[in-house]
Amino acid sequence: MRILRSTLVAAGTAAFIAAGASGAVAAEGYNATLDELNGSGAESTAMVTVDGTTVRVDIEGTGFTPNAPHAQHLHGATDGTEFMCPTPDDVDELDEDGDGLLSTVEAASLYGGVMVSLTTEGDTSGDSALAVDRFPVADADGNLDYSRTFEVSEDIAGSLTNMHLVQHGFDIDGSGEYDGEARSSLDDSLPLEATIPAACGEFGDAQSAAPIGGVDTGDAAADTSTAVVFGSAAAATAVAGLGFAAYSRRRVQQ
Ligand SMILES: [Cu+2]
Repeated sequence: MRILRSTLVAAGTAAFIAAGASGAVAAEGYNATLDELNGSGAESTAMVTVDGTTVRVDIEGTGFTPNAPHAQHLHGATDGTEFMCPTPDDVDELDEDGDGLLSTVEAASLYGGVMVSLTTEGDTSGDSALAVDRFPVADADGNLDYSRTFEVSEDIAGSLTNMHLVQHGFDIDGSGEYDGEARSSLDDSLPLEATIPAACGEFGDAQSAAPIGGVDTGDAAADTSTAVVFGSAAAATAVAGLGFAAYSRRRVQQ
C-alpha cells in the first residue's frame, strides 16, 4: 500500500508540474449510476467533475417521459449529514399518503434538500429547484442528455461526494404529458407527475479526471419550447419556496 500510495503521489506531482504552465491541475471525477424510482423506467449514468469551485456535470439517460422537461438536482447537505437514495424497500416507510409512490417531499427525508439545480442556463442554486423552463427536455425517444459547467460555493464543492443526483418527472398514466388528478407534494396546483422523482444515484469514489477547460459553453440541451408546464418563472419560484418550507418543517418534526 505504501508503494502504491507513493506511486500515486509521484504521478500526481508529475501531473501538477506538467499542467503548471497553463495553471490547470488534475480535477477529480465521480461517477454515478441512477436507478429508477417509482417504477419510472428511467435510468442514467452521470459524472461530476470538480476542479476547485468549478463543477462539470455530464448525464446520459434513457427511459424518460419524451418531449417533457425533467427537473434535476444534486440533493443532500453541506453539514456532513448522511443522505441516500430511496430503494423500493424504503417506499413503505416513506410513503405517508399511501399512494404507493414516493413524492418529492416524502423522498426528501432520505435524499435531502436541493443543493444544486442542474439547469441548462442561468442560476444553479436551490432557488431554481423548480425553474422548469430551464431544465433539459427529453427527446422524442425519451433520451435525456445533459452537460454543463458552472461555479458553486466552496461549501458545496467540498460536499459533492455526499450528494445524490435526482431526476424528476414521470408520465405515470401514460397520457403523454404531465397531468392527472394527483397533485404535486410541492404545490396543489401542479400535477404529481411533473415533480415526482424518476431516478436517483449516488456518487462513487473519486478518480482523477481531465481538468475542466473554460467556462460554461452553453452546450446543454436547451430546448425550452415545450418546457413551460409550471407557468411563469415567478410562480415556479414561489413553488420552490413552498417546497423548502414543507421540507424544513419535516426536518424539524423528525
Ligand atoms: Cu430533486
